[in-house]
Amino acid sequence: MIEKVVIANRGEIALRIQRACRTLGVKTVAVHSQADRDAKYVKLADESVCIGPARASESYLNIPAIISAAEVTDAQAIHPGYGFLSENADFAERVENSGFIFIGPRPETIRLMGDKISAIKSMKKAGIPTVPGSDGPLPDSDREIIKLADDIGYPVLIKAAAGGGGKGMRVVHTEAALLNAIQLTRSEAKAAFGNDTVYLEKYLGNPRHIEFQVLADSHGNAIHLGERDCSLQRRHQKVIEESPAPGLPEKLRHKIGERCAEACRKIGYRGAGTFEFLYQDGEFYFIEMNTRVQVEHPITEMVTGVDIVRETIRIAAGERLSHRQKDIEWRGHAIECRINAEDPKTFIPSPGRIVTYHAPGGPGIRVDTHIYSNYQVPPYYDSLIAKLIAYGETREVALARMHIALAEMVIDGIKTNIPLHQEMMSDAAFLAGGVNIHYLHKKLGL
Ligand code: MV4
Repeated sequence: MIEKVVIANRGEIALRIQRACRTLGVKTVAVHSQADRDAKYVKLADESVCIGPARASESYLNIPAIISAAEVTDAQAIHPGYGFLSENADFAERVENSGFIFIGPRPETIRLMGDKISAIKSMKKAGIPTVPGSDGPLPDSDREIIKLADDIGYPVLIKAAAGGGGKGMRVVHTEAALLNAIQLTRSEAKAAFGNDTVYLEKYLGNPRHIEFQVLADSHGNAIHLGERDCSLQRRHQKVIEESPAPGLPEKLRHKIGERCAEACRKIGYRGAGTFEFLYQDGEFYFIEMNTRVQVEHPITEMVTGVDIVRETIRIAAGERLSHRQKDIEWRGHAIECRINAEDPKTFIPSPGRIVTYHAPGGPGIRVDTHIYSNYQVPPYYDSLIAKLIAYGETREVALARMHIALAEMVIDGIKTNIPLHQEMMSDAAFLAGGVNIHYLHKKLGL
């Protein structure tokens, strides 16, 4: 087993990774910016190293500083968490070339999935259903592009190959608007990602966002842990996630899940991964793969009992998966509310000192957070400060527990989106289950 891990992240996920390390008897090194000096996970870690100033580009994104921290502490591995360097293939490569274990997929896999066109190509080849589209970069000839869009059928969606997470996309409704829209998307993509490659897909008008969690070891074993419905989002930021997806036929879950696991075996995937799909009219369409542990992993842990973060460390150490597919059982329902330090109406970030924090509790309640009374939420990073997770034998029980837990939770001193979550717990359409990706925007009157 790995003896010591550098946790190249901050906030709740730094604490979550630390806890997983502890279950394996692995020592932890917290690397932190000057702004995170007093953080709970820094104090709780076995060792800590300050890697730079508050600004992420000079600390959590500072590759030489992170690798140096692993060197000076004599660690064997680096866990990237989510965000920051987690899906940076060059980072993974430099970690490995410096003689450390990158806790995640091989750098080539990260690179393959980072290019949306190569991701779709390899997944399609591996038997995953994809969106009808150009199946590659657009041709040079305008006439051929027009023919392609006509074959796909309007509306079509132009996407940047280097995009993802909602950046670099444009819907086109008519042939008259097509070529101009492509030029615009190309120049935006060039400016944002330094790559102007774009492709076309059929635009799906009212899909749900459903993703499948997978785990794969370095011995050719891969399993799926079912799906999460992440449709409740605002501007590509997820707000509430749940598992299982309401109303999804069990047979379909097993079919798509097994396809994902099989695709992992075919491409030699390693670590935790997520297959993102759009789900509309009973059909799944693959859009992207995330090669990291995700924010919403706890809801899958709650319904399967699998410690996903612990598995990522075991896999990196060369061990076999702890579970076989036939032993995975889904039980009950879990919902996660992302608690952000922000104004619940304007969504403007609201950093500052948390005067009072009271954690909710009771049966089926889990809180993943690094906050405490008197904690100063720094203004430099993502506004996520806690994840409130409610589990129940049924969706109704999970929702009822979430409703109570939100009322119990006290975070005073800064603004949070708890009031928005409370509103959602009384929203008829959300309570009925199965809202699509546009629901929250519509509800908020956007
Ligand atoms: C789409 C789509 C409709 N049709 N692709 C947005 C982020 C990126 N991951 C893919 N996205 C979308 N791709 C086709 N062919 C609609 C979206 C989309 C979306 C997807 C998932 C979650 C939230 C979303 C919000 C707006 C648009």
